[in-house]
Amino acid sequence: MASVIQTNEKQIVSYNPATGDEIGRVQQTSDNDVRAAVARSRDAFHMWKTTSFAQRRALVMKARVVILNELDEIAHLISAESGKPFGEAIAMEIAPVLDLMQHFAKKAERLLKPRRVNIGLYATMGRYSKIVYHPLGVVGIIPAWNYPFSIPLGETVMALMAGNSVVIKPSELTPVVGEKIGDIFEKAGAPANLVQVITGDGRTGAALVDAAPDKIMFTGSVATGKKIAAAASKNLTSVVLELGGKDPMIVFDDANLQLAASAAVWGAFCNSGQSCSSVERLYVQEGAAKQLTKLIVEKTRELKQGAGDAEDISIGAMSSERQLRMVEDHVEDFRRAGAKIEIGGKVLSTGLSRKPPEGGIQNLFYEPTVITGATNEMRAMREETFGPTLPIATFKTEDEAIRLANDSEFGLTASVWTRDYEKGRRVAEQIEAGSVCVNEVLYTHGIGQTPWGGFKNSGRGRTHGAEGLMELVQPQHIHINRFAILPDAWWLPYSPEAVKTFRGFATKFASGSLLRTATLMPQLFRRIRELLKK
Ligand code: TXE
Repeated sequence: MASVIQTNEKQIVSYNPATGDEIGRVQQTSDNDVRAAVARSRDAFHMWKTTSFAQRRALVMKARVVILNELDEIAHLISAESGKPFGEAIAMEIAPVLDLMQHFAKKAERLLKPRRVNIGLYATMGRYSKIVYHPLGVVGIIPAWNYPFSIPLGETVMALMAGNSVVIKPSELTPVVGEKIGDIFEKAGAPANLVQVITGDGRTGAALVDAAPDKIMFTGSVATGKKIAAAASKNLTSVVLELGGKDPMIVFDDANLQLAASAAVWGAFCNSGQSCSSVERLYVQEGAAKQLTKLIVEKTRELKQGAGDAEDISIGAMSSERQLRMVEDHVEDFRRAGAKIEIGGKVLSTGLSRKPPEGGIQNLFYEPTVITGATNEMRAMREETFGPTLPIATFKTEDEAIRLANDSEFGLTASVWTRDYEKGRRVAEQIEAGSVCVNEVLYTHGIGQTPWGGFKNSGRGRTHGAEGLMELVQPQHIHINRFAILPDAWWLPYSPEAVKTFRGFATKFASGSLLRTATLMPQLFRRIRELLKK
């Protein structure tokens, strides 16, 4: 990979993918050190789980202050190590995670409050049930490089608010941003070993899974997700998997086409298309295809591309040579299959000088590329591209649009564009994806209050929202009998009287009807009397 070079077995050097400048060096953590980190984390957990929500909130809010004090410095680091524009690092990583932090700092206590459960007719027997939520223990976080700050930090905050300790293994492409997260918690005064960052490549990630944390939160490819799920099963470690996407955008001919075109350009090209929820396929109704394509091409032409630290840059470098090669391969596939490249379709040729790491290519800027005449039969319409490409296909009817959108192994997000909200809602509910927007695109990962996760091969489990918080706790059912003076009718020994009562339970009590259950009372008393005599 070009933006990271392993100088030896023990060290990783991180480079700026736009300039080739070295960002920093981190160690390749050994398996023994990973195990030791997890053991230290477990000790930290035993202390942290006894803290109050107020104490946890105080730590998270202090970490927010550290981030706000260093906002520009952090944004420049994210931009330098991942290639994304500086402004985008603030808009799409720092701002959303600051919002997530305040939300869970303030709301986790209420979301995890013990709650009574309606136990139906059992309550008439003087019992009640409540659920209390316990933390899990050590949470291992293995993120990808595309949102190297907001994804692991958001998951860390949620895990801490639930009472867990955390070990983060950042991507080998963005290890310095990963270390920054550890630094933020240190500056915020976090107890020792509560948040640890262990750097390294996939081997370090595998060692973390093997060290049997109590939960793995993974973001990355389907292939690695499967490996992690298999390895985690050895210890019955549960995993949340945030995997790939091939997210469709459906534009009906009654949509606001100006808005839809701008949304498509942002949804496909922000972060150089390296978002799991990027628009990877656009389906437009035939009547609007010409106009929408024209608008998209015009808007694409206006985008300025270059090193991400300048404020007027919209499209930065891709994060790695491997990712750029994948885009080249997919664009070539579109060409070969007869689709038309309307704009872009190649590595940017002008003005950008990068000192390529040994063996690396000259530049990692791929032009934002709009393609028409795409069909679902083309390979590049089926595999995740993860790059700045926007292939456009057409449809005739609502049913056809839904069928084309669902014709994928993935199901992370989707968007539907129409002025008819009823149609938008109807179509949205038929799309097989974890989040579907009507007249919006891509950004809902930024709403930490809402669940995030995929259908089909896009993942398992949820991050964010109340559902995501529930992934980080184990519910305990407490059942109390406040009328503990009589035996239960179903206790031993059994007898013909007992069997008669059980039949009554099946036919009356289990109906859920108080009236029908009342007719069981004489039989119930006979059975209880029988038990009391024994
Ligand atoms: O992901 P990997 P990569 C897709 C995208 C991209 C492809 C590969 O299509 O081209 O995945 O990206 C760690 N046990 N997405 O190579 O390999 C690894 O060190 C434990 C989509 O970055 O899945 C890194 O920290 N950990 C996705 C993390 O897993 C292991 C975002 C992700 O690496 C491991 C990123 C192992 N055996 C890529 N092997 C999205 N949709 O958001 C590797 N890792």
